[in-house]
Amino acid sequence: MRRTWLGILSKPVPGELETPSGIAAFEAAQVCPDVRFALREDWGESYSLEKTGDAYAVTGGTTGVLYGAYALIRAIAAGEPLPEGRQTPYYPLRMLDCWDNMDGTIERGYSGRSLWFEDDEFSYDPERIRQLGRMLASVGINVLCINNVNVHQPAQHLTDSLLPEVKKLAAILRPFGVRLMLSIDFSQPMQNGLDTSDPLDPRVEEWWTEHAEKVWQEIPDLAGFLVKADSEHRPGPSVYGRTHAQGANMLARAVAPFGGKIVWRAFVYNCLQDWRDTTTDRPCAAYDLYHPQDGSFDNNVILQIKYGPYDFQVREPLSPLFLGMPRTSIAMEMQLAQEYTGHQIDVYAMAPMWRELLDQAGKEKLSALVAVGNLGRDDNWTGHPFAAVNLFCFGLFAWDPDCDPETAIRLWERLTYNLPADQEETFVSMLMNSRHVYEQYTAPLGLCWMVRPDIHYGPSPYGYEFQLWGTYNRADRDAVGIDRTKKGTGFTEQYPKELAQLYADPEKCPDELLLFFHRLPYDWKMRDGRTLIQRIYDDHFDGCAAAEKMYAELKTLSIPEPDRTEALQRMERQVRNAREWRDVTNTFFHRFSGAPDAHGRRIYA
Ligand code: GCV
Repeated sequence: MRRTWLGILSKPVPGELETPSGIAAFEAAQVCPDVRFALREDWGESYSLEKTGDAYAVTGGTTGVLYGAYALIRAIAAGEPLPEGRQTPYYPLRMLDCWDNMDGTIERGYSGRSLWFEDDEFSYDPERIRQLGRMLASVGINVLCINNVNVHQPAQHLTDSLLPEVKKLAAILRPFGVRLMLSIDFSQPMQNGLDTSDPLDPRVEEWWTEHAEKVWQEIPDLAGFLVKADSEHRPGPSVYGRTHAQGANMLARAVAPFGGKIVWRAFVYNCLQDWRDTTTDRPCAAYDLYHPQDGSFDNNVILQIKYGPYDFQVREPLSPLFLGMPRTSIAMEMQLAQEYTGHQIDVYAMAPMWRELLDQAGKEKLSALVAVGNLGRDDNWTGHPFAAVNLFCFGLFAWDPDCDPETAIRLWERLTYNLPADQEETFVSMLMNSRHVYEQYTAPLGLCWMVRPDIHYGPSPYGYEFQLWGTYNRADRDAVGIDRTKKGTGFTEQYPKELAQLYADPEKCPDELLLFFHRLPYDWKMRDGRTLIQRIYDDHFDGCAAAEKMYAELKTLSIPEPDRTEALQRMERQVRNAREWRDVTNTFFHRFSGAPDAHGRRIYA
């Protein structure tokens, strides 16, 4: 198995180490012979580090000592100063949400098969799971939801007969401070003897209470249940005319005695829309549904909201729900799995995007940070060797939402490759810029969804245009985009006044979101003097040229093997794909607009 960013640790963590402090001592000793530990149980996840001469001291709570040990190892390996003072994670819940199915597949997985499921059973190498625990703990991720939010068949309900297996997996990860969470199916009671799953039916609540008792008896530190309800054909409370708060609170009461949480996803919209209907606008859906329910969720419910109002697109405005649920515990959901961002073929480092989103949301409005995982059984864990940067940075952001993206990316590079200084600059700036490059050749100006339906990779500007998913660009010969102002679908009105005004004015709306909020003619004059159509052409040409430059630069870097070869092979595909994106999209808009490129570059007729 390959090294990770913890390559400095050459010995695997032995199975017999069953406490965070035991693991902390073992790991630290691999890097430095003189480390003393002081356990302060009341410190929980916090730690502090000190250096006296050549000796180090780690003070920390039960899991804090382990986090302290990994922080020390990171600092020594990267040649960086120790963090000063007591370090405490900002969010108590820092979760990786895995879309693993029990048959071993992973929904939107691009790194091979599931690390723990195969053939409808738990199936894993305990040594690898310990490696996973080490990776997660080393960046402070403390909850792992192991099964897909789309809980497809009763076989995946992880009920009674499977609980002993969940228990075993939990036991391997526990010493790393990682607790499990389970996705549940809202209709489970009906599939297990009852004739209803109505949250207000006392029999249903009783069913969940008994079920929770059984689950927590086996796994007493289970973090809770994750629920996708009333979304994309998943059952939910609306079937019974009940609200989401009623559904979530019923479950919350069942898990409360065990300290469990209900993480309730807010990814709910009408997925059976009619493209002829211009009044229904998918980005409006979540706010319309949840904003009126603000303040009605129980204390142990967390509403998990995707960062944008659509679905993990390369560029979306922040979901207005982050600014409209002040009386509800909310989590922001990121997606490390590169569903719409390059399938772990294209390089796409996400930290700069998270910085923007967290700054807009305001870290204090959130109670947790969650990310859909990008892990799988591939030897290098993440398919593309550079995709590991996203898992690493996610942990750092969830611990400290003020995290600086460049510092985090550089740290990952130092721990993983430790390139010579000039190469490090090239590589770090390549990663820092990678999102912008991908955005330019795929979907600039806030144009979303121009991807091949279902697989969500590769250019298809009209692929979703006549579908039922509510994802349209409405390009014609005169204009492109959707008017989402008051005169149009009214989506801008979901934002606080200042932002609503900014987004509603095409003269002021940030360029990168212009076509998200507006329908504009191709000869629209951009602030930089270019026409809209010229900007569309230029971005696609520039993005593609930037991908070609990245490829040339990557060839000059002494990334160790096998990562170098793997990365080059993938980037060769990225460049080919970028050319395809450029040519298909530019041709598409050229055919509609008839506008020539001002620089006479080749656009196919
Ligand atoms: C787990 C998108 C994806 C689905 C995913 C869903 C979700 O629609 O394409 O694969 O399902 O989001 O987040 O629930």
